[in-house]
Amino acid sequence: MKYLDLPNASVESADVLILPVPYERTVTYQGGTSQGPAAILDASSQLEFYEEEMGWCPSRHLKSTVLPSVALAAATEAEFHQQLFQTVEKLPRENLLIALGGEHSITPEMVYARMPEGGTIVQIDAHADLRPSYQGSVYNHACPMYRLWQKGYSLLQIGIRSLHEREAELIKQESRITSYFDRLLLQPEIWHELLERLASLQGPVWLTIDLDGFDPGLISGVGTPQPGGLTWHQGVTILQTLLSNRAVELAGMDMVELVPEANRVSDMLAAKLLQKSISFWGMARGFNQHPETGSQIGVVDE
Ligand SMILES: [Mn+2]
Repeated sequence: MKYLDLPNASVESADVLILPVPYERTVTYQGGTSQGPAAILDASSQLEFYEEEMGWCPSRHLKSTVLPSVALAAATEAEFHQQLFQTVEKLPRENLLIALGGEHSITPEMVYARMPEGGTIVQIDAHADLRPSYQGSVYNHACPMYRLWQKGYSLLQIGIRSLHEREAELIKQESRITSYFDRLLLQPEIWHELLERLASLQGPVWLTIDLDGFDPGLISGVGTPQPGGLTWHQGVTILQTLLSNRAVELAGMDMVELVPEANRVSDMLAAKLLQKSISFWGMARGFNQHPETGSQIGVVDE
C-alpha cells in the first residue's frame, strides 16, 4: 500500500511511518473497520500534494513509508495485542508514527511501546471508552481509555457524547481525566479553554482520533455513529493547535474506526485529516526548510 500513491521510503530514512492495523474483532455494531487502512490510503491518491492551509507540499520535504499491515494471525485477543506491541516497539522512535485502524482497541499497546515513560493521551471520540471491560473482554473497543488511565496516563477527551453512568462518575472523580463534552464546545469560552489547553500541553503526547468524534453528517462511515460531533473546521483547528505546539513530543497518533462506504466521502475525510496532521506536525518542526527529497514526487503533469 502507498500514501499519496508515492513510492515508500526505507523505514530507516522515513520521517513519517504509516502503520496499517486492520484489526476488527470486538466490533459491536457496524462491521467493516478492517477495510479502513486500505480505504484511507486509496483515497490519499486523490489528494493534492499541496496542503493549502500551511501553503507547502509536505511530501516534497518529508519521506514517508507505509509499513506492512499488522496481520491478524494471532489466536487470541491478548496474543494479537502482544504482537502489536512487539511490532511497534521495534520501529525507530525519532519519526512520526501514524497508525490507521481498525477498531479503537489497538491504541493502548502502541502507546505502551512508544510512550513508556507516561504522558498525555489526546482523544477525539464520541464515546468515553472508559469501560473496565465489555462483553467479557478488557480488549473490547469500549475499553482502551480505561486501560491507559489505569496505567497512569492522563486523558484529554474531546467530543464525548455517549457514555455509561460509571464512565461519567470516573470522569468526575479523576483528576487525570478531562473531558470536553461535545455540545459544551459550542460555548465560546469552553472552546477557547480547550484550545489554550492544547497550545500549552508539554511533554510526551499520543493523539488518538476515533473518527466517530466527528459529525456523522460529515463522516457516516464509522463503526458506531453518534449524532452531534465535531465539525470539520473544529477538528482541523484542534489538530493544528496541538500539532503546531513544539513543546509537545508527539510519540505517535492513530486514526481508527473508519468503515469505508461506497461514496468515498468518509474515506476522503480521513485521508485529508492524515495529510493535514503531517503538514501541521512537519511545518512546526521545520521540515519546510529541509531540502526537497529529490524523488519524482509530484512532478507528473505539472
Ligand atoms: Mn473510541
